[in-house]
Amino acid sequence: MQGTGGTGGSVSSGGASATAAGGLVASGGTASGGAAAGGIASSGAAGAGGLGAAGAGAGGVGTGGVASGGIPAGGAASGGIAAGGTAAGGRGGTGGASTGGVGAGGSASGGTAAGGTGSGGRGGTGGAGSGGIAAGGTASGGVAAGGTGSGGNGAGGAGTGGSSVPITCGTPGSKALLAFPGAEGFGAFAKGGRGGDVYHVTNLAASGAGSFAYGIENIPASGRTIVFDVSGYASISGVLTASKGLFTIAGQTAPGDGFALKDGTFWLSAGDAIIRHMRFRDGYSADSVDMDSSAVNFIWDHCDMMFSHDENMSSFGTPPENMTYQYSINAWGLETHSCGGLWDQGKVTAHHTLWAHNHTRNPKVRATLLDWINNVTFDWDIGFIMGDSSTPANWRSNVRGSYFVSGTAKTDALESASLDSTGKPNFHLFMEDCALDGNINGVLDVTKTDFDMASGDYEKVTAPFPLTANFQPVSASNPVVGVPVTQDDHLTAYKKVVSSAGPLRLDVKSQKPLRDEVDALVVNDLVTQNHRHLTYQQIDANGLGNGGLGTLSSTPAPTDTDKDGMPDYWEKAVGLNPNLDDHNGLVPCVFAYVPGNVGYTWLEDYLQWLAIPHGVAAKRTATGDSFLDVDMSRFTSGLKAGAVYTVSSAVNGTVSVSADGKTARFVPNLDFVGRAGFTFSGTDSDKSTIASAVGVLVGETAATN
Ligand SMILES: [Ca+2]
Ligand SMILES: [Ca+2]
Ligand SMILES: [Ca+2]
Ligand SMILES: [Ca+2]
Repeated sequence: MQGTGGTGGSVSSGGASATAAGGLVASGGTASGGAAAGGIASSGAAGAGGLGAAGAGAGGVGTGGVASGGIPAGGAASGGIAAGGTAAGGRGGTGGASTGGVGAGGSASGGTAAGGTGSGGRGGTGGAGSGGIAAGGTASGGVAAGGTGSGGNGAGGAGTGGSSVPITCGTPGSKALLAFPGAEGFGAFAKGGRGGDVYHVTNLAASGAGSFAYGIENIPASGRTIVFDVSGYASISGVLTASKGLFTIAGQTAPGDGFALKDGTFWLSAGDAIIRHMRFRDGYSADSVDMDSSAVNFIWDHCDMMFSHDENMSSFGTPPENMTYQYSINAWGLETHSCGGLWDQGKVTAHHTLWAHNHTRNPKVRATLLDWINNVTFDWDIGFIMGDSSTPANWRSNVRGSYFVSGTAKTDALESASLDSTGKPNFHLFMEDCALDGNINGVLDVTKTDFDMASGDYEKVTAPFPLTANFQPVSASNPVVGVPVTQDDHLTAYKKVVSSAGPLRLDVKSQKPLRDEVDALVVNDLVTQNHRHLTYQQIDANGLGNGGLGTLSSTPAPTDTDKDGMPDYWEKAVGLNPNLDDHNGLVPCVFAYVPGNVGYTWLEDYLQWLAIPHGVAAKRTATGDSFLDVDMSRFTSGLKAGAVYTVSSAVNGTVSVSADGKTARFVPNLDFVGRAGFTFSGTDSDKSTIASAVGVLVGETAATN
């Protein structure tokens, strides 16, 4: 028989109206059988209706994301398919909350029922919009072969409210800018090369045009960002001194395995430096990195310093000021000397770093204040040295949330504190939430805590030294210097170091491990508690290529027609001009990987995208699906097996956790091109949590060349 038409959709108040199409009806039939429920997908994923074989299928529910100034769209849900049963249409997604943006409800199509009843899907709920537009969803009625179909309905969105936002837009000039999002410690406000020119490293030569050394030695007064068109080892003969400040070394731009310096010392003698994802592996002479008192306000992030004959990273006699050393690795000072570093310093922060396989000076601390937070020290003979001097002085350290993992059974981790020539302690130590694993039973455990692992004549301090210029309490006239580190417990800190200290390959599509073979070996030694010191005669005793330094292979650099540091594929996708140097344009209040409207440049936005887990997805169209899969366990290897992952805060797309429990699948919004992303979080059975933002660039295609 001929059925009757479905009921039209209804629209609720608030926001723009939704549309609903009536259901379609076909000839009659019979329905019987069981039921299948559609899936429920949170955080913006599309929910597909269940498949009911001779039963009822209920559509899934999609929830939109949250954005500020962006366009969050609700998820799409299609109704179930019931062969001889009842199919309820899916419920369209709820539009995301949007500040100054547009929240669109999801779409839902009704179920298909062969010989049953199909009811239309319910359209999505429009997103809450503050100063924006909230549109209700669309719903189409179900299709029933031999049944009835009722139309769906779409609910309009609420026109007020809003929600948490994944980006922040500030007032220009209202405060100092972080070196980059995630910068912490005394050096967090290093300016780097912001606003200056762009220099491309195009070869591995020790000098001359296109070399790293030439770029460092000729920094203009307005500053410079150094990007890399090649990966591998560049030789530096003797000492390469950076004597002109205001520069950023963006090692994360190196195509392929990454960039390293060898055969000499990189000497920092200038201020406002930002150095990320770089390797300093001397392997030949004295120190891998030296710093002096001309170095003020600077930050090392995701670097490694190793294979020195003297110290891996030192400042001796003339102390630098306001340094941060974060998420980096200091390892394998070569025997017989084998030192982490002499740290004659002003105010300095070390956090989430790994010091491994150094015989001594891990580091040797003579700092006005070393804020030592969430670090891991491994396989020392002589550990954290507290001054080791009879000179009257006031050296200070807060040692917090840090793990000391012995490679040879050790009873002390901090040592060599002595009274000065006047009979007073010259080293003042605060300790909190620190653990020593001093047995070598192959299991990460705790044999001592805090001051019990610190020997010698030092002053025990009962409260952390304030992070101010004069180490007196914070007040309006005595503010904190830099940005205090967000402190993890020592076990979570250990897991973060294992997961992500050192230079990383952060392209989520990379077929290679997260770390190069040298850093991977150091971290593997840590987690297996494998003692492995190296002599300089036998630098290749670790069995790695390139004489033991490890191999860093290059791939072709993406085309950057205007040489402004941002490749063409990026500029086209985000709406910049690939034929015009526009890298110093300021990011306005839009969704980007740096906060908008506060003074960050377009180049910094691109560099930050490269410095978080990131990938490129193709535009999703009506005829072409697109998604980006992200193995979240790749970036959280320190968590125990069985960690549970969640995803949230999708922008310009939807994200869900795949059935394997560790893969995030990001689906761009239909026809969207530009910046997108989400955040994920993994939590293991110790309740350690590691979270990260993921940057997704959606281009016309996924190609990067
Ligand atoms: Ca030295
Ligand atoms: Ca142990
Ligand atoms: Ca460009
Ligand atoms: Ca450009």
